[in-house]
Amino acid sequence: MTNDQAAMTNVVCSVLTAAGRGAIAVVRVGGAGSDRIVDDCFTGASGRPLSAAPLNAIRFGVWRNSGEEVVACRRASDDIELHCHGGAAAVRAIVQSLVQRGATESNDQSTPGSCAQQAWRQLPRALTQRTAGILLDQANGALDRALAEIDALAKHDVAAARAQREQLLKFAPLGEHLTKPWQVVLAGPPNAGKSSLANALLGYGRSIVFNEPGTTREVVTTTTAIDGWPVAISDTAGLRETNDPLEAAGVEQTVDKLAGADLIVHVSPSDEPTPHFVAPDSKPCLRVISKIDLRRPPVVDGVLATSVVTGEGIAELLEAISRALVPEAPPVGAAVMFTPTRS
Ligand SMILES: Nc1nc2c(ncn2[C@@H]2O[C@H](COP(=O)(O)OP(=O)(O)OP(=O)(O)O)[C@@H](O)[C@H]2O)c(=O)[nH]1
Ligand SMILES: [Mg+2]
Repeated sequence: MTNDQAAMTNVVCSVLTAAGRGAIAVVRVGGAGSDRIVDDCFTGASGRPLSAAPLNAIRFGVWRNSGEEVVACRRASDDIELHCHGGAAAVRAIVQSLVQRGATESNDQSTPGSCAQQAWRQLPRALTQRTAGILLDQANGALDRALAEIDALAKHDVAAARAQREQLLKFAPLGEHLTKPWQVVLAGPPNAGKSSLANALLGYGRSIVFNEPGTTREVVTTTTAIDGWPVAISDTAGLRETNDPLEAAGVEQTVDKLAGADLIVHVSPSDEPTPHFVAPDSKPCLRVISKIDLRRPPVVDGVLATSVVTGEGIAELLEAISRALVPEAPPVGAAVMFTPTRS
């Protein structure tokens, strides 16, 4: 190592993408001297060094020691993102040449034991781009800063500290679902159009639809994203008393699934209105009148009306689900308490 390289030992490189197969991998290079190390390894297509590029400009080029094509971006001075082919060899080649020039490889870029460190670990498990963005804010220190601020305030202004804490807790329910989907369960009487509605929400024919009550037996769960939030939608067997043991087993599964739901979507057909549904444990419940192309029901406050034939009300139902799960989305960069999951 030359003297010049020894002076660069503050540079840390981290592979941000999860280990395993992936089309693209991202390596972050941070710390004083990052610009110089990367300039030493990366030749931009324009011939100009990356350090001359404006912040957030995307530069295409080649990693000299491997000949791999790389996309580079300076996120801040001495904070660079390198996007390369996702194969392990391409990533290793980049990390090795950075380490040879004095960088330290790290699995995270935060203080040990901090929320930021935990967020880095959770980041590969984020289920959508939107939840990844929220975790990235915490990885960049939003939650650590907010907690430190509350600590500092508590020493001289307890009321202000309490108010800050309340503000922080506001997004805690969302923080439980950055790496774990919300459970949304469609329920209602047989033949109400639950499977049709599940398919309409998912955008493809996941469940069998048939004009006979008792078609769906086992719970059919599919994970999707609604408004960027990860959601597991469960289509269930119609709720009714039955002597058929197979159908009764399906109804039992429905009842179990309802007990674990974060949100229930109760579906009742416009041509055969069902008695008022009482959600178990007062769970949040959206009420939907389906098949409104057959019979148009009177408008009732808080009740959604849908038709999978005309598409009416489907966008409104998606919006209502999103709003019920996340009444208020955190602004970019906000502190969000999150619940780590283990895979
Ligand atoms: N006209 C009309 N028919 C619908 C609509 N939604 C569903 N149907 C029809 O209603 C019948 C039952 O639909 P499903 O989606 O299978 O109903 P389900 O509630 O899943 O029924 P089970 O699984 O038996 O409980 C099918 O013939 C559908 O084509 C709608 O919005 N309009
Ligand atoms: Mg069904």
